[in-house]
Amino acid sequence: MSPLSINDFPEHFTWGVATSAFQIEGAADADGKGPSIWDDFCRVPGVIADASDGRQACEHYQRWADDLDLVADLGVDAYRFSISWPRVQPLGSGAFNEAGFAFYERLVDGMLARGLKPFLTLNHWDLPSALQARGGWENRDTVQCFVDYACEVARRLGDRVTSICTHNEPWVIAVLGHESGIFAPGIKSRAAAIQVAHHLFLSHGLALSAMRAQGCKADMGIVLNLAPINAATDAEADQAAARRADGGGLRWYVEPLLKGEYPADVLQELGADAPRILPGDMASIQVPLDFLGVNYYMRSVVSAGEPWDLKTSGNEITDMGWEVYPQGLTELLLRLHRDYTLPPIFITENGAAFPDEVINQQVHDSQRQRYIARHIAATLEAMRQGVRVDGYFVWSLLDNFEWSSGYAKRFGIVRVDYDTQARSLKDSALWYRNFLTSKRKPGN
Ligand code: IFM
Repeated sequence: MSPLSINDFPEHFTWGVATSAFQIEGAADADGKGPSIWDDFCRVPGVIADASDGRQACEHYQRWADDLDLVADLGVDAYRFSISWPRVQPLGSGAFNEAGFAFYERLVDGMLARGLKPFLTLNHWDLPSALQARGGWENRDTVQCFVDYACEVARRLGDRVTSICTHNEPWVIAVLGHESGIFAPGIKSRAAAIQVAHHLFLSHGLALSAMRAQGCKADMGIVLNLAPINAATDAEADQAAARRADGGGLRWYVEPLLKGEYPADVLQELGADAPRILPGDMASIQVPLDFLGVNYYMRSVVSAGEPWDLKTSGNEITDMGWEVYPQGLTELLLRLHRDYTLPPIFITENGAAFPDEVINQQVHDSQRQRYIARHIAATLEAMRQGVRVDGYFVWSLLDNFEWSSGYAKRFGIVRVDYDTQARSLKDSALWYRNFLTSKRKPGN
């Protein structure tokens, strides 16, 4: 295989790094911010591995300017960040918080001043607690609250951001938040999860239409976490289990958005847990997307019997216990390209948690560096086979609050010392910068 070179990518390809508000900002109740469901969830005993929370996180709320300097110094084109809804609208409906919006104005203007394209996400899971008290995403009223919030963000920032993503990973909100309950708000009901997913899709479609109707010109889309789903063996039972998992994990999330319908086999299987869909909902959901964001970390291997033992694959395993499987990204992109009419794809997250080796102030993370390089190569392979991919974002810029794993799992290409809040570029960051800055200048 020839060495990976940035010159193999088209000139317009966007390179970036990504974060989210709750995971890095801290300042949990500064300047009028309201509580979110993740602030509440962290207080439940036993749900966060190291009993930590997002109150301080990476202090990005105070350190944003230095953090943007770091981003710019990497040589990326774009920075993907999210808005904390309760920071700009403490109760999730009604009054907006000027101080909260002032922070994001500074942040977006700070990106533009450094030549970075702002990629904005409206919902990276931190729903205002006041809305959860009224049923959260299970309650159809939350859909209109989200549309109002989206329109206000678009009105204030839409002229300066390159792209607006409605929701990050609806599967996580629905399934981990409402079925297994291991994420906020900690509900355990399949019917709830399915209804939540429907309301997320609906709010996405209605928000896109409303933001466009008020003249916002930013590119608009949604980000899904997707994986190719392989059967553990050729046995019919494993194959059938894989088809079911693909239905619930991929087709359920892609098809309402791209085809305006839920997969019939999944709907049938859901029986009484099927969502309540009102006339017109599916048409509202299927609005044209300017892009589809794909977050890829690993494949999924399914068996009908005992869960597949990933050690049998012989592949490297990350600190999260996830298999390193870059070819799965190529497979996934080719499959999406084959089965659907796609808008341009962005790899909006890709990265890995590995322990760092800190020696004489240098942070060695060769596994993360290799992980990123192999997945960029896997993206290129899909592009060579005809898939249109317009960008790639590393998850994450900084080590940060990794949800129920707390701070023990580090995804950053920049290390955060949580005692001092000092940032140090890891070898993976130096590698990424070197890769990005080796770009051939036009005419050379
Ligand atoms: O940290 C998360 C991020 O918030 C959403 N996508 C997956 C990442 C790693 O688990």
